[in-house]
Amino acid sequence: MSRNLTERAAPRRLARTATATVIGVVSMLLLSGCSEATEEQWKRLGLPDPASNRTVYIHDLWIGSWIAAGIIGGFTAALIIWAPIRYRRRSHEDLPTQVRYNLPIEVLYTIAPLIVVAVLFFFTVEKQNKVLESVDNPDHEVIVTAQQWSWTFNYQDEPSAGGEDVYDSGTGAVEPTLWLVEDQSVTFTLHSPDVIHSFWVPSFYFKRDVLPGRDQSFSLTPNVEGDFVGRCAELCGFQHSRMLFNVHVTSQEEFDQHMADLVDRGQTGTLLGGVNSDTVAGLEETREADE
Ligand SMILES: [Cu+2]
Repeated sequence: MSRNLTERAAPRRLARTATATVIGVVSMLLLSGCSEATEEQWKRLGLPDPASNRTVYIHDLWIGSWIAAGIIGGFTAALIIWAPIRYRRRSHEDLPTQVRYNLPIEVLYTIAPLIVVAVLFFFTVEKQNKVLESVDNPDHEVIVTAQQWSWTFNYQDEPSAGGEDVYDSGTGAVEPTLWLVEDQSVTFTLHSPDVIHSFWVPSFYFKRDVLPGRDQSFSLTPNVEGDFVGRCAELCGFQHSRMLFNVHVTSQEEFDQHMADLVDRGQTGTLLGGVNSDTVAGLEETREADE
């Protein structure tokens, strides 16, 4: 008698727990999804706030890929559910028709994925070419040095620095800031004196490896004023997690002032590492703290 009661209570308890979980998850989603920024991010399927003129291409590729994946995934899931229901065994005597060597279906298996890959490849190359299109006479040129374990941003021939090269530089302990001007094009040249790093500003929807012995370039125009985060996206070693930086997109006046300040502070010239890379910037403090 008592066992029967327990057996009957168990499914009810399970139903109650399931209901509470569903209510919990739904309210969490509703509560966390109420801000406008989050709503916008949902519409971009998780992409961060865009901040450059090249983001539109990656945005389109991202959304397009999800639509294609949704259609193919939905179709495949529907077939998976439909087939066993439609062709289920209806009685013990009944054996469903056994199918082998169905040539049209095997041709379809082979051709369909090829078409999917070819379409994705076409759009990827098309967008990639637009993202990597070079700019003939960029407003600014920055040589980005990625060194273990931080970044140096070398602004080349800046008029507001009296035509000199100036730099912003960080250490493992101090995050550097890359200064840019809104609506002015910039060409980055990526340089590494030590190991492979990767220059990544999520809001630019772009990252590129920084390879020792092979400098790479790309251009863009930041089109939103504000502060954005940057990271090293390549697991480059021991202090990789410290390779954070900021991007400050600002007005011409503020930028000019900053360039002049760099000259005043004596941060002139172009640092390409080499010598700098032998010093483990910022690490000494950790060692002292550990001892
Ligand atoms: Cu790195």
